[in-house]
Amino acid sequence: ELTRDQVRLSRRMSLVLRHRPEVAGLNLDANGWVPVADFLTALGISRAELDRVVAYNDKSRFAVAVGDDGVERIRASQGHSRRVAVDLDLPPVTPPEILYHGTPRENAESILRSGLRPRSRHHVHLSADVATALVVGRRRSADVVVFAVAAGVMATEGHVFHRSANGVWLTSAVSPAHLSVK
Ligand code: HQG
Repeated sequence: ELTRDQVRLSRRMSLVLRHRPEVAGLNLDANGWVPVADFLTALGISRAELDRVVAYNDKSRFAVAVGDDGVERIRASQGHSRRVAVDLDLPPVTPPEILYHGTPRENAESILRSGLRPRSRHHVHLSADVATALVVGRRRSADVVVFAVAAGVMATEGHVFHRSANGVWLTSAVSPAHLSVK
């Protein structure tokens, strides 16, 4: 488990790698990657501190990989802001028949009217199971509604789904016709 300081570092890493790389003076490449060496310098942290957060992050939010050029890079596996032009370049994946989305109850009426929208992010985020959807919704409210998303039907109608490296399902939008309250 991460200490409080490590959780704080994890949040700062999310901010820089998903939303505001410029606050650390960094640029993400087209696929969201930053050289690990540059990242350590920009955040003023050690390699050991980085490794600890990457390894023990509760949701595996960060991925480290060595490129064809031998340079080691880090990126956030999902959740980028639309204002950051990142293409995760994930392959399309056939989703399970049903996926789930947890949200504060106060959003339910609007969602049933206009569907799920990505809002400030690149994608709508969906969960593979109800328990995970509840956790996502509870970030914002104790009173959570879980929607079942007819992902299998959507896929047959041509909607594209991706799965992030840490298991979050991503799609562009979900219309009301494909939503039901769980
Ligand atoms: C809601 C976390 C009204 C939507 C999680 C959500 C996830 C609408 C909020 C990831 C709406 C957007 C993303 C509509 C969507 N009317 N409300 N038409 N359409 N909404 O944070 O899915 O911890 O962008 O229900 O685990 O909550 O950051 O999306 O409540 O994977 O790694 O608008 O963030 O991951 O909020 O969470 P978000 P989300 P991390």
